Amino acid sequence: MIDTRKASLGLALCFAVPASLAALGSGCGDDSSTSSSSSSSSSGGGGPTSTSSSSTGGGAGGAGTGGGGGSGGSTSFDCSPPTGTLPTLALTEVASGADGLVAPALLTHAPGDTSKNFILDLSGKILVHQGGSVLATPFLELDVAFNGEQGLLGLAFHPDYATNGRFFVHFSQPGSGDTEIAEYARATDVTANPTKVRTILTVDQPYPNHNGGSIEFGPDGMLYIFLGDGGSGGDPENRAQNMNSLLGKVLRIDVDGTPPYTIPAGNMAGGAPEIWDFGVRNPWRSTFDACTGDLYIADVGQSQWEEVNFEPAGQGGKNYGWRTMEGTHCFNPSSGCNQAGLTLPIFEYQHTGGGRSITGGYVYRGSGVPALRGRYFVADYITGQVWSFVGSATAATDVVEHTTQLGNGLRITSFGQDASGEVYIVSVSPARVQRITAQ
Ligand SMILES: [Ca+2]
Repeated sequence: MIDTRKASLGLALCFAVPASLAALGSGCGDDSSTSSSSSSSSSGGGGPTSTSSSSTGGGAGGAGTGGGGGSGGSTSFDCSPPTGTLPTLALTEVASGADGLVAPALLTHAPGDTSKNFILDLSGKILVHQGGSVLATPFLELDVAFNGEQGLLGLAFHPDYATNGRFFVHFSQPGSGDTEIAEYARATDVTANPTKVRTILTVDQPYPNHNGGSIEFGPDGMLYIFLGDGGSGGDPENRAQNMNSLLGKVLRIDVDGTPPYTIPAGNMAGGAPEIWDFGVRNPWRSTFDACTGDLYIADVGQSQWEEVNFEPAGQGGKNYGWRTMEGTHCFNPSSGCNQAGLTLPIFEYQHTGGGRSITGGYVYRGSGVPALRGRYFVADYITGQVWSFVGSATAATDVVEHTTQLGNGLRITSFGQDASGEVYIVSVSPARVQRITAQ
């Protein structure tokens, strides 16, 4: 029953938005190959597992000075505790389709550079937002597979980008759709050299969907690569639990050693040496708290549950459970699964509430809305629901839903964060990038 409902919903979505945008998660790609969903037809419920309260935000706890995760250089993140009560939030548009956006999927920054932002477009472009407008000339244009969940998926600037000009992209290779991580170099302040410096890593993709996306430098200066399970539905070859496959993993490599990369100390043993964590399904958007270095992995669910995992700074070696579990629930087998050694999410919501594809965001570290500091933002692509909460290794607390103020009607592909710690919502159909502000 639910399969029929989902299939028709997915089909509608595929026609409602450009085909290349429709299925970042489970919107179009998965369901035809999914036979394991239960036949639950209930409606309602399905909210976050953590209860909501509306206090001022619990503080990030122990956030020290800035300059942590993802940003090796000096920054202007505000790592002080939150102050005041949450105001009514609003969105301020900073870019749209009129600026050349086709399918924006990230806004990010070079470490320490508060003068400009970079907007990643799934179609293969990286645009520069500077001085209140999008520059007409793209920073870089790449030839990528741009279809369904394939495209230009991730962008990360080297911690020393200000001096070395190195940056990295994650894209689906034209033709094959296989995963490639590649290095490029700055040409001028607002343009890149179109000639690739080198290919860092390629991974064969057995199916078009579940390519993951985010690449991020951690507080340790290593490059973290978030890869999905290879696709289809239900991880039919059980790749996420296979330590000899790079799919369904968080990888961690050192791009400062002998090219193309070296293996840093501290990765998992007993399999592919790049593996930092395993057991993820499609960690499309995953980010480090810029102040604490804690890692938030938002993992798109299969049939029932969308989830956020919390990894304390520096603690790898986790098994996040897929395909044994979906969220905090057994998936394969559907009951009585062995949960020993698994790290379960701190936040989840059920598809019966309407949401079906989680879009991870950032921990707010700005100064524009002081009450938001330390709160992690997350959304659902299908419904436009937006939440924020304070994360820890054990729970998501003080969950607040912001949908009516921030998300209604938006197809949220991603969030973004600038070098001041402000957080943006990135959406498609129509293409827009908007900053979260106080009304
Ligand atoms: Ca999981």
